[in-house]
Amino acid sequence: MLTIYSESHRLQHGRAELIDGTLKPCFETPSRADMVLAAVRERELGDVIHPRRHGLAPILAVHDDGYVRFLESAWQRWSALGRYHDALPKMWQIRRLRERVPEQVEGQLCYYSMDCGTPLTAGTWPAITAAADCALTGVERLIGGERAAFALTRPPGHHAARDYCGGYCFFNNAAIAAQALREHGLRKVAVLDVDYHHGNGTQDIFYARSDVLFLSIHGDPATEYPFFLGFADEKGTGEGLGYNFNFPLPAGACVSTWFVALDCALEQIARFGAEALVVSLGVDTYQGDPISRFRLDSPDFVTLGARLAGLKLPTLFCLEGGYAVEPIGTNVVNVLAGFEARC
Ligand code: OKP
Ligand code: ZN
Repeated sequence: MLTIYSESHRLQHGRAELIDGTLKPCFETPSRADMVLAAVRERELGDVIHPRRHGLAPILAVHDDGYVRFLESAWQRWSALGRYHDALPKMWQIRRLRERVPEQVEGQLCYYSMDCGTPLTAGTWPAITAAADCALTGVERLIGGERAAFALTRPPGHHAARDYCGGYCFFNNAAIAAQALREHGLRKVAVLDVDYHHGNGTQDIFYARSDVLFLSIHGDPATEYPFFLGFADEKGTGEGLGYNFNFPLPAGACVSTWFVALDCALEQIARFGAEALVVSLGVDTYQGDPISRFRLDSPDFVTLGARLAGLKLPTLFCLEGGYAVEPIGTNVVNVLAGFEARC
């Protein structure tokens, strides 16, 4: 399988996030992508290519114009205030506050953020545009006839909604790819999110649409991040009613429960008649993940890949979470090798 990778991911290197009331080093680190790339090479998954630049049009097809302009200019405007540490919001436009876009960067950071765990840094913009380009280059390869491709996207994307960042995510790489597949003429695209955390951003982007089916298997938001979206009764709205499926599972759920949910999701994708599949591939479902509570072990990821291959669809994998850094490469490549029936 082809991998699309850019060194620019390294430019996103947040210093700290708030955990249990104290600042801890970020879990979402450049070393994650290093480990995945090393495993891709070691297991000889296939060629590794650089992304081609696609500009802002395919990003603006799923993200709000003001939000994209904010991300593009934020670091320059932040550092012009004499601030050289990572930019983090310190309040939110919560219930009954005015919904207006502030003029200054500090207020905009609050307006366009979902949490305080998503540091905006000097290198965020080049890193997130390169990640989107990896996903878009993968799309081009699928359109060119490739069966599958792996976009080694970092930072991840699935928490990024039309107009906010959060959960380490800024641009929703998987959503950008799904939209690009639509614009290349595929009529029905499915996005399956297997990360431990609900893909609230992807759900937000496609919630009112029937041409992109969204499905997510994740820790129950009753107790897990992102807490305010991802419940089973969220089924879509308007035209999109019936085209959104959430499979929340209790934290600590066993592997067989997880695969039952996967089978339900795969059945829906087949029923929908998808012409292509985008997988939001988080491996934080791993039993040793430091911030998640499912129990998949490394060989289970081979099984996951094999089941996905059973759909027989052109498939783009976009990397999302996975914070057990040492085994992340093995776990990701297990999915991809399982898909290619190489295990
Ligand atoms: C991203 B992905 C806030 C920290 C909250 C956020 C988890 C984001 C997971 N200070 N943790 O879905 O793997
Ligand atoms: Zn996650």
